[in-house]
Amino acid sequence: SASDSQIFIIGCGISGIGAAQKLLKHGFHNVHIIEATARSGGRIRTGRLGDNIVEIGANWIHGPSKENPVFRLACDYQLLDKESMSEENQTIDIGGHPLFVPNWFISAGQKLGPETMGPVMEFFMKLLEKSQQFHDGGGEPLPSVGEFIKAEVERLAPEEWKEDQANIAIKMAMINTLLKLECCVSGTHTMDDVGLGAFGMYKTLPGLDCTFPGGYEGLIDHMMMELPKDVILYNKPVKCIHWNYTKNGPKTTGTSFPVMIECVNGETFAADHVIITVPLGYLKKHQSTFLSPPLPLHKLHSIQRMGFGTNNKIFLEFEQPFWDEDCEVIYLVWEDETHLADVVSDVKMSWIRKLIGFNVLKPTERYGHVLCGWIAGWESEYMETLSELEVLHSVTQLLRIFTGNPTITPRKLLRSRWFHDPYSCGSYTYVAKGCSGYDIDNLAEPLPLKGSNSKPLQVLFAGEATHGSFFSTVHGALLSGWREAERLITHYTPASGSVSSKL
Ligand code: 6YU
Repeated sequence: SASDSQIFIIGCGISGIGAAQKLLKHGFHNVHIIEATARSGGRIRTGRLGDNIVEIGANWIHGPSKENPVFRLACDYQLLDKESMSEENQTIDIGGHPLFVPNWFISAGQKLGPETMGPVMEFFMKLLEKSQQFHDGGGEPLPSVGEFIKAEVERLAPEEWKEDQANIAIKMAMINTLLKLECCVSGTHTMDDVGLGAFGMYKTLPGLDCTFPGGYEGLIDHMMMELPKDVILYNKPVKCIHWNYTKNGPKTTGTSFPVMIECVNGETFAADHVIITVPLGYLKKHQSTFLSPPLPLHKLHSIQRMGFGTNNKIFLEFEQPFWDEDCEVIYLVWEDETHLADVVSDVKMSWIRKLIGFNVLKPTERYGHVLCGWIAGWESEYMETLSELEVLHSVTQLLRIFTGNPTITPRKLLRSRWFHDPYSCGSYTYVAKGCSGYDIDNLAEPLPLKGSNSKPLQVLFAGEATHGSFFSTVHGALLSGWREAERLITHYTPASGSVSSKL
């Protein structure tokens, strides 16, 4: 019967946990999650810097309002502070770009006044909005967001800034910082890789982004408490998923399971259905070996074409702040970067130039003086190969240049290394140049393909990369897990409504 079918979920991130929860609630009782590491949460990961809680992975609930399932869960579990849950907070709609109070530092070692940066910010935000308006297909003037923004700056800046000729160079340099910041937001090496036509596919929800005072992992802990302990099998990296197994694989007498899961340690599990939730970066890296028979070509091509880049954080703790008391975000502007280019020319020598700035962790009473720096792209991947001391040395030099204070020294440092994490292989998904919604549909399409006469729904696909409008987010991941659980539930639910087997 339906409830007896063997279901395995690969990956214990939020999409896998969400799928398991839904299936168990619906009466499926042979549900297991196979996780490569010793922990659950995947890219939701809370760490420590001294006494402080810091987020190594996901940071915010993007768009915390009723429509956001992560917000609803966080409210149910009482993990948010009052302000984040207030009606007012839920209705603020900033279109995905929170307006933090900024401090701008330039490489001459000074802070810039608000009169220069305000208008530049506004100008850039308008261009970003414009970049999001080509998603209905056709008519986009250029292939990528980066190329579009650069062309628009060149076209419009002379008119926009004609009153203030003296500051044009610094304004261009500020735009360059904002372009690098967008690389962090999209999780890409360069905005020249982010497709213009599809940029508007990403949907924002209302609500002012909020954090978890006790750490994002608290959400995972609460979800895990609702799952029976024996559901999760830790420390079992899956090597290969053999599907259409009884037909094509070596026959094992007495089994009628269509799928066989082979772990790196040699263990195997027989299944009726497998939900794969591993990150897109992992699928890209292991595309030719993770499934047997291999993925159908159109699915494989979409996996190859879709973007999956690196965005890392560098946390720093200071004795004393060098920023204003009300400052929430610090931007660094290199005065010599007046030609728009969001990549550095020599990664080894100048990788630190890709670090665009810092969020100030608030409230100060809780954190002390802690900054979270952002760095994306190949420069970020190179940073991961350096020792913590080398990174500290470079960051200290950088801060001395920008503050003009030759003795400033961070007290502690902690950085993430998402690219070299063997089970993430990067940070999150973006829709690359040349991709469209069809590629995400292809990623999410179950195997075997429709029209095949082998057993249906052997392999299903969830995870943030498979959500058409909320890719790269926690809520997108959770919804994708629920979606695949629903697919199985519907499959076993005949039109009359009572649950029985179709097999
Ligand atoms: C969001 C946010 N956020 C920052 C960073 C990262 C991500 N996201 P999982 O990977 O979780 O699970 C898969 C599991 O599979 C995992 O446990 C593996 O171990 C396992 N696995 C893999 N291979 C296996 C195998 N072979 N066998 C068995 N198991 C295997 N999302 O909503 N808010 O703030 C951020 C952010 C650094 C890395 C994020 C954010 C993305 C989410 O984390 C992600 O989508 C989901 O957790 C994915 O869940 P899943 O289940 O799909 O996969 C100056 C300044 C200015 C201010 N702004 C700065 C700009 C920065 C903008 N960035 C925003 C994003 C951030 C911060």
